[in-house]
Amino acid sequence: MKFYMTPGSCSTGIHILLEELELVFEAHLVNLLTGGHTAPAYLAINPKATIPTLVRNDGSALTEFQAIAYWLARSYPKAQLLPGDPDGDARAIELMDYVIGTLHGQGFARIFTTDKFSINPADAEAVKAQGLEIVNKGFAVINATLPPQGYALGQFSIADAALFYVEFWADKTGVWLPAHCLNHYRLMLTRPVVRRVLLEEGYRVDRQAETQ
Ligand SMILES: N[C@@H](CCC(=O)N[C@@H](CS)C(=O)NCC(=O)O)C(=O)O
Repeated sequence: MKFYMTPGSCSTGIHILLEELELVFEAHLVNLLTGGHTAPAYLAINPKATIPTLVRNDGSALTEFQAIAYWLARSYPKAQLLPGDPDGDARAIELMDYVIGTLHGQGFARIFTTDKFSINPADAEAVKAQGLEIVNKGFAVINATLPPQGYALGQFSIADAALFYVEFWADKTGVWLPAHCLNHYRLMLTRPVVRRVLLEEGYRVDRQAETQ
């Protein structure tokens, strides 16, 4: 398989799942800052110009975090990356959708790619503040549903990988994490695969979560 990723981005969550599953894959780095995602060769693989993209062994490209995570969990069921019952699986999708669609897509996107949301440069600070408000509200909502300790749905699942990457962004950008989210983040950082993926992506693992 070929995995198209950018270090420290949402693709980190999928990177964690690929490594948890001990899959063999080629990592292809896409440089978002220099427009690698809009290069014709990449658009031919993923016309949405987003990462992550997973090109499976049959040559077909799968996009969208939730779809890739779901496909991995269903394709390699022995790893039990989904609870497996209708309610548990729906809860995993519910959490991933809120993380990716709201915290990431509406919140962090306003903070990281402010110009996409503000036609007038004078609006930039207001747009960032709006992004931060969405992020803070999002973590508060998730915090209320998370157990005080442990993984989001009891045992490690694809939803934890999604929640982890926004918690990681919070840590990197100085966004305060409420208690259950912070405990979840710290628990994720104890997983050897998570530590290895962060190191591979160029982050000093021992520094994470110290500032919270
Ligand atoms: N809905 C997409 C969102 C992916 C996404 O927004 N990825 C960001 C990086 S974290 C990206 O590709 N940004 C480039 C852009 O939107 O121009 C998914 O779930 O995969």
